[in-house]
Amino acid sequence: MSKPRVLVARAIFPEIIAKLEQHFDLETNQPDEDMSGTRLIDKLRDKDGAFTTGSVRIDKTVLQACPRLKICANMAVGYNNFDLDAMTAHGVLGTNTPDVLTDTTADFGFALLMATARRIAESEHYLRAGKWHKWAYDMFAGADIHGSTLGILGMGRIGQGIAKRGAHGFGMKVIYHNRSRLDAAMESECKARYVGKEELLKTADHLVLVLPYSKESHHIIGAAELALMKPTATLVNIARGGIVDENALVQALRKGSQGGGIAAAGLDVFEGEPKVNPELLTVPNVVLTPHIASASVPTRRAMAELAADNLIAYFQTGKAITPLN
Ligand code: 8YV
Repeated sequence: MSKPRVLVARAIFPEIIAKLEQHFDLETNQPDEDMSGTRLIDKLRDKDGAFTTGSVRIDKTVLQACPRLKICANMAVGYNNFDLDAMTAHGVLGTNTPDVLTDTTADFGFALLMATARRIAESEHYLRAGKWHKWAYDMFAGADIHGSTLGILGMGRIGQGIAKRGAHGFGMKVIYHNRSRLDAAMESECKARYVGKEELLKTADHLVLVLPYSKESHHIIGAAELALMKPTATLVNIARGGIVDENALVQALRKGSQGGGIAAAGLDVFEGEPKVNPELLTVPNVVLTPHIASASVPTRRAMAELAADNLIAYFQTGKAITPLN
């Protein structure tokens, strides 16, 4: 019997490719190959399954052009690159990679928060530029982490991981807002108090965004929300770029803590990534990283393994391990 045909839309670990090759007739893209529009359709048209990442968009046009397609296994916990309703309508299963990246991503959220609040990136650039000649009492003086109020918008697994790190590791007071409230046991484990969105914005010294991206969360942080935040506040986004109105954020960062804006931001995700709004590059009080929150070697391997296992399980048994629809 012939093997199912699978497209690996982005280059991944060679050992995962080798594993997939045992089960599938595999086509693997090169790291720099464009995987959008007609290019993706050309590759996917004759495939039964796809190994995708967050930058590979599976929408109605792709689904209509690829009638053989049965499953798209995303190597990501987020799946806003999938039009899940359209996939369901076309009988295409979507899968993601929850749990395996929770701790690594929460670690990174915390690292980005600390780099931003304590101005680590900005001060490193200063040192490398040969500008450090003397001590100064206010040189790169930032905001404290310990004892401050940590606000979390989106309290799923990663949000809970960040809350635990903040409360147990740094003695932070944790407040959160989410579509649904955690049960009492989990609130107590995270030492987190549920508050309304306005209170969250007004009270947090540091606000971390960890909610999924959807029509509802598009620009959920815009000019009005930034205006509610403390002028000394730090904003960190490790969720999806579209959650924040980047133009409004640039304005708030330009104003800074003295001018009625906010003190600083740490961004791992961007509205038009991998293109970054050039205005952001001109603002000193923002730390910018290229969507690497889940990028530890063991975690990226575990994500790839789970996405591969979803494909294998589906074609062997008809059931995936972490299905979305
Ligand atoms: C991925 C992510 O690196 O899991 C997610 O939702 O954003 C990241 O871990 C990215 O989406 C590539 O698939």
